[in-house]
Amino acid sequence: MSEIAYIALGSNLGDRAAYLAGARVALASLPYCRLHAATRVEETAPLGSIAQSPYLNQMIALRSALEPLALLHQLHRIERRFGRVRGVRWSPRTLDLDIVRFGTRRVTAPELEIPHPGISHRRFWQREIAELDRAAGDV
Ligand code: A4P
Ligand code: MG
Repeated sequence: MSEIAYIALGSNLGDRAAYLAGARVALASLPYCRLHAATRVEETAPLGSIAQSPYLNQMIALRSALEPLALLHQLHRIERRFGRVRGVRWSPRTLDLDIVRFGTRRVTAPELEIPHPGISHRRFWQREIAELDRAAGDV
């Protein structure tokens, strides 16, 4: 059985647009997954207390038959492929991929929380979720 996962893409280091474009292709090519919809790419002011450059953010809807943890591991693999180095939390990054939603599932594991706890305090995520919900309604 497959479900629609909403995945947030973010980049604020290097060629941000190229990282997002590469990530979209990599996500669409994952096993048992199909790209369903994508929001516009938007530039956002950095959140958090670390001084850093603006982000490009986008959200995609991916139809996925992978289990949530398997999907998370694939996202980490794609992040590494695009040069992501994990240092201090919330530090600048070439590519960040977060699972925002996974169908109607709730996951509370040490390495994975779904829905993502950041939804309520990120206005741009709320806008992007609404955009993807509208796209889903069009199918
Ligand atoms: N993890 C738990 N739940 C999830 C989930 N639903 N999706 C765990 C993805 N990962 C999840 O993430 C830390 C750990 O969270 C992972 O190993 C995973 O097991 P990380 O990517 O290593 O570190 P991080 O990204 O620095 O931390 P975090 O908490 O994911 O931060 P965010 O939410 O990604 O925020 N400003 C703007 N304008 N736009 C941004 O996109 N992003 C951040 C980072 C800061 N400021 C920003 C933006
Ligand atoms: Mg992250």
